[in-house]
Amino acid sequence: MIQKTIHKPSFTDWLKTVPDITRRDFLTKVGKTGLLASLGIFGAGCEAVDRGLLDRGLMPIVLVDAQAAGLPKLDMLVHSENPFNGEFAPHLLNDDVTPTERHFVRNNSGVPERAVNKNLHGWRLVIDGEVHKELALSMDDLERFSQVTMEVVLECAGNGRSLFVPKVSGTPWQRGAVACSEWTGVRLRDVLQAAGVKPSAVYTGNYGEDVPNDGSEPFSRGIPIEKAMDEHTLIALKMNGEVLPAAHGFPARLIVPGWIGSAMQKWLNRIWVRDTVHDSEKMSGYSYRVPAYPIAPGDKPPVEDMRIATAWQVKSLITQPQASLEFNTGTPIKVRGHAWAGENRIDKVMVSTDFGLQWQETQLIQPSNRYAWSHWETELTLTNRGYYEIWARASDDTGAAQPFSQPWNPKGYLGNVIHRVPISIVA
Ligand SMILES: Nc1nc2c(c(=O)[nH]1)N[C@H]1C(S)=C(S)[C@@H](COP(=O)(O)O)O[C@H]1N2
Ligand SMILES: [Mo]
Repeated sequence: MIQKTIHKPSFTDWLKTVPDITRRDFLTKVGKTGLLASLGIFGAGCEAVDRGLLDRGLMPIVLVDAQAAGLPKLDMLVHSENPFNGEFAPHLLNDDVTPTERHFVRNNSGVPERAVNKNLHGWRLVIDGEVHKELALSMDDLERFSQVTMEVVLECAGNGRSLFVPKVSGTPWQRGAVACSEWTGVRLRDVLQAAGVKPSAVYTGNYGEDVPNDGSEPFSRGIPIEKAMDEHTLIALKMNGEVLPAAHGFPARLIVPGWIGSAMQKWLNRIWVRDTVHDSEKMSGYSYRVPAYPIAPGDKPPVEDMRIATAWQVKSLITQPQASLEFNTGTPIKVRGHAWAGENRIDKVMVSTDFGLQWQETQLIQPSNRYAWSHWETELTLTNRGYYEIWARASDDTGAAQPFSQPWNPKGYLGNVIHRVPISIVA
């Protein structure tokens, strides 16, 4: 049985934890405008507020559709419009650092209007819960913390879902819900230290502004306090040197290196430091959770045997050549791609053109910093015509390598089966 738990404190409890200045701001706004009351969302018990229909600046939140948010991007394979989900074919992901216009987009609901208008009015990042001093930080406040820049792989937990047999439900990502862009921002740890983390802190509960207005629970996930305090975990304010684009979380998002993309909350406006594991809907049941032990394809283990999905496992992508190209016999074929391994490091990448009978090692190019992806390349020459598949298999520094067949789980998470690119050799 899936147990649904109420994970947010009531609005009145929440208001008590907000620094005075914000509370005053709130009361003034509500008193003056009466707008909220006329919209009927400030009624008895503040239920709408409880559901998060108001942001921390206490303006009504408006979510816009994909087109208003400037989506889709050119050449994108679009899975759904509202909420918007789209990815790129592997050969379009050949860059060492993924340009913003080639970064996949994964949304659980609409994009906040604030992000589209780049409107910082009333935006605050609230840090509350198990801290000595609650904070409500403005963008200026965040910019005063020291800024760090790093390339980080961001990959949706469901990337590769379409390769699961039997089929699983959910966005049918192929291989392109992954990218490695350059992120700039402040260390989450510096911000948490400014708030003073209490010894009782166990986990974060991360919230964003994209609160669905159908009353469903907002997309919210969390990370263990140890990961939050890791020097590589960021509150990103910029992507590839520019202010965050609307689709990628303006004005702030989390970057949690090595972990599944869902940990990287966009449109971030609250980090609730908790004394227990975050128990939002997206942390419970079968959501972003995988079986504690290998299961037979198609089986559904009892919910108590499900564990929160965290770091990615070893994986690689062939970005060159493009699938289904024809080459002449004897022509050297340049083969290239990326490899990454969650919190581990890539050790080597092997390729095969005969369904895994023989393998050759590729040249590995080290990542530009920890948690960026590695690149690999080699040249192949096939002297006989026919149908071939280029297979790539990465291994990491723990000795783990990619599987030949995809281990199965009910929601199709963490797929890392080897990538196979078909080509033809003609006389
Ligand atoms: N607020 C919010 N944050 C979110 C999401 C969301 O729907 N809302 N989706 C998550 C998921 S599942 C992924 S994979 C990444 C995708 O980030 P991107 O759209 O920048 O590629 O954002 C994560 N952060
Ligand atoms: Mo995701």
